[in-house]
Amino acid sequence: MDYIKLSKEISYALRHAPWEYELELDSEGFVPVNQLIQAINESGSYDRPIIISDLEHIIEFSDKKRHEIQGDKIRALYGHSVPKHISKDAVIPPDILYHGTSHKALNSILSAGLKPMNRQYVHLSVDTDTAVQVGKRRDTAPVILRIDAHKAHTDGISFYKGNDKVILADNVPKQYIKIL
Ligand code: HQG
Repeated sequence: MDYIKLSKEISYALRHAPWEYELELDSEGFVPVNQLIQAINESGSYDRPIIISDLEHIIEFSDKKRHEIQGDKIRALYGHSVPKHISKDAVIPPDILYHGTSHKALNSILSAGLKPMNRQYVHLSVDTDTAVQVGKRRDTAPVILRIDAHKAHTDGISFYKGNDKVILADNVPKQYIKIL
């Protein structure tokens, strides 16, 4: 079983294009696990039909915790671009958060703040190692930004739980952002 391919397909279905799988996300992004499995198996893209333990394997052993099963439902924990708003649980953020990005995006971020761009939320990292990993997707030597999340939260900016390493926000105005 190609678990990386399967994990990417699940992220695609649950973050970006559930309608291609005849799935409808609920307000928290969940779909029934059996519907997801059935839809993926109809495409026949794997060397055998997938079963629920394949999804459990991905959740347990992936480099990042991208998905979550609760009861008979599964969802992506972050990354959504679907038009329907996915609500996330509000959290009090750690005092400092980080964001890894490209040199190319830097000027725009420093003047306009961090925006969700093509996703529903801005994605922030709880530590610099995670921010570097995120930033390396876009720049071999990414810029790491330090976010004064405590001040932002005190001033009324909302933060939400993604997973243990990822915190989400609607936007981060520029006054809370410094280059590390
Ligand atoms: C940038 C991956 C110009 C932002 C990762 C980023 C993450 C701006 C890009 C998750 C901007 C958006 C999300 C502004 C933000 N002007 N550029 N005002 N504001 N940007 O992919 O945070 O492996 O949507 O810096 O690990 O890179 O898929 O966000 O470079 O957790 O599970 O616009 O996706 O997780 O890019 O990554 P993205 P991201 P997975």
